[in-house]
Amino acid sequence: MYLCKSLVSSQNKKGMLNIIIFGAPGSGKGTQSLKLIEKYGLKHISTGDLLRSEIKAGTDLGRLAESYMSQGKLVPDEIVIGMIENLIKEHPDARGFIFDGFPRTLAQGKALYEVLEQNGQDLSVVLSLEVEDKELVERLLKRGEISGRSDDNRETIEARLQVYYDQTAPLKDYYQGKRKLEKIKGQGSIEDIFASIERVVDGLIE
Ligand code: B4P
Repeated sequence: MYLCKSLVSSQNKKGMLNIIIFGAPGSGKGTQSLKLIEKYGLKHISTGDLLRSEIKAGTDLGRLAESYMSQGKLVPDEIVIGMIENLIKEHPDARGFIFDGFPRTLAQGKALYEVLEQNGQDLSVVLSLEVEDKELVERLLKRGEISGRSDDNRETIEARLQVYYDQTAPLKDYYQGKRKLEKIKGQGSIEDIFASIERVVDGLIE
């Protein structure tokens, strides 16, 4: 189902719905993003997917990204911010964006505000998926059995969680201060979690 443009006109200057899906590694950002795209027809921007496709293509950027990702570290801000700026500019007709895995640092959060503003847009909401660490580790280890991802092993998962608490979780206060943060219980069935997300998003467009 696509959003009627007039329904979201109150959301921001161009009537777009721009959603950040936020959470720790393995919290289900990618999983719930796919359901959001299906229902609301938004453009999906996953920095993790973008970086992995650069790695697969064997580009210079991919080689650089892999050296960080395989250690569970964040790829430098300037690289990721540049990717996002280009994508937003390349899709002026999008009905809105789902930012999946971006921003992950305060610098990225500030850059996103600026680039949206420069393009006459605004942020609609930050959906924060709340999941206990024990479950995060279990999910990622399970994914590691089939994903072949160099970062889905116990040592790297622990490093990623530490990076999340040090560098990414502080963004919650930032968005709380801007009254954009909506916490979503991220444990339970994928459908039940999506139902909670739908309640928030439908509330925005009514
Ligand atoms: P990402 O690709 O963003 O991945 P993620 O945080 O590991 O996973 P996500 O939360 O999307 O989990 P998913 O739905 O797949 O990042 C990977 C790396 O890229 C980062 O560590 C970093 O190095 C780099 N990077 C990315 N963005 C960056 C940025 N902005 N700046 C700098 N560096 C960046 O779910 C995980 C598993 O759980 C799946 O197997 C899924 O099937 C399962 N699952 C989902 N929901 C479930 C549920 N309700 N119950 C049970 N299992 C569930």
